[in-house]
Amino acid sequence: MNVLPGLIQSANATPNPSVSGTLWTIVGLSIAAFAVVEVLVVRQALRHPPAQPSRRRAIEIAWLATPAVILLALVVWSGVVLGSDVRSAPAKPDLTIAIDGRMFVWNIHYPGPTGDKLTLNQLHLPVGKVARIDLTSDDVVHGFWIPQFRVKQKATPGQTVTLYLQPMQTGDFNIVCAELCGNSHYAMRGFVHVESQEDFDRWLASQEPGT
Ligand SMILES: [Cu+2]
Repeated sequence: MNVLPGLIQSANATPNPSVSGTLWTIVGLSIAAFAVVEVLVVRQALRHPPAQPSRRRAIEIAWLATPAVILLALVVWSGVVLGSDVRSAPAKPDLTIAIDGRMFVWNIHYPGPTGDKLTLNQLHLPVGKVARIDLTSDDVVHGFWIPQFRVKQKATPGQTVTLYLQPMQTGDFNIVCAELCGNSHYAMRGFVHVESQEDFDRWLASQEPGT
């Protein structure tokens, strides 16, 4: 199997506050830009006669430079977040889990002393612990997406990509396939159950060894 060590996605910790920060900033700026443009469009449409295009150089420079500066700042900021938070490996993981996508389920393997334990679509994680996920696909390209964790990574056949998750709160979260992978793509859903270490150990012990 072709392992790509350069492709590391870390969500340490989840939900990742810096990824959320960039996301909500971009959403906020988009709403503000939409509002400003719509107000100007409506104002112009109601004018009789319509105003002629301004040829004032200062105005032209302002409306070109402002979006350029904002977009450039977003590019730099996103790049820093991507490099420092998403594409960097955290400290030694507390547990390692192998996940492979297959039309139309997520096979989740927990390695153990008496062989792997396999669950379908249910990813249990102990809260506060760093979980290493080795992600691949058995057939076509799938998209491993946990929206509330701000984690999204393609699962590609023949390649293993490493992700790190460190969930900071207990609860249930959705795993969604974000790649159109076949006619039942919509049904390719799983869930993450984040629980205490004791509950996690009890749950894992109750699972039958699989393949
Ligand atoms: Cu899929």
